[in-house]
Amino acid sequence: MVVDVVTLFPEYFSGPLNCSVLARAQVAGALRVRLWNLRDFTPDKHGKVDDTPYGGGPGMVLRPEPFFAAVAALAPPEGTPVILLTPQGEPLTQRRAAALAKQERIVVLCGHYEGVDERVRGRLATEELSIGDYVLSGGEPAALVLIDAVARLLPGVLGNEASPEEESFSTGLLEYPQYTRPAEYAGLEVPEVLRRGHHAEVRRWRRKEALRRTYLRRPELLPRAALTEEDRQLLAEIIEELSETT
Ligand code: 4G3
Repeated sequence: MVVDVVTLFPEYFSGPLNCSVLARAQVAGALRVRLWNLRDFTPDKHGKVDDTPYGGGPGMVLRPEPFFAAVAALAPPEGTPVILLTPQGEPLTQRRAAALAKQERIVVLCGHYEGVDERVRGRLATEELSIGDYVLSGGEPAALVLIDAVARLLPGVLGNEASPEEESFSTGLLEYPQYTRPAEYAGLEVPEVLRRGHHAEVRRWRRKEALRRTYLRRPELLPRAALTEEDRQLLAEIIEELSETT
């Protein structure tokens, strides 16, 4: 997959892109990230990338021309997602990341200041995404989050270390608690069932703890999770246990 990032701060990306999974994805040839400086697409070389908002008010707005010129220069094939990261975007979800991972190419636009001229949103970006309900000083960290979430789903990027299908949000539930050695640390013991290692018991315990966490921390996820009859039984046990401890 080729990811073209249009940004005022290409250097912002060098650390994260050269570490860990993103570095390996690029070495493996699964991912290519090209960084484009928005400033290189201003009409004159000293042209401003931003200007004051029509109608007045505080702050600056990024002008449309450099964004349009950058995307024109990239000439993405018809159907290529052109993604603007903004707090006003649709939520970036695991499902959305998986859909984007099927694309051969994506273009990512990073905004700054108080925002981006509306014509970029409406006529240049094919989608607006948000990584969460908070404001960042620029779209760059959000772009890195998007690239990471997508890159780790590309074929050949994760080895056996993790299978994306089994983890949180793919199952629709939060992950179960994990332990490794030592069996006791600072008086805190690894649950007996895990140490015994009876496969079916371990599986049931993990499922129950995943359900418990989801119920307690993110109950809104439960109606959308594919729950089996056993899951409903486990949830009933959880709720029963909670009522016992009051
Ligand atoms: C465009 C994304 C860019 C318009 C970007 C602000 C948060 C997110 C920006 C705008 C951002 C997010 C830059 N902040 N939650 N800031 O995904 O109003």
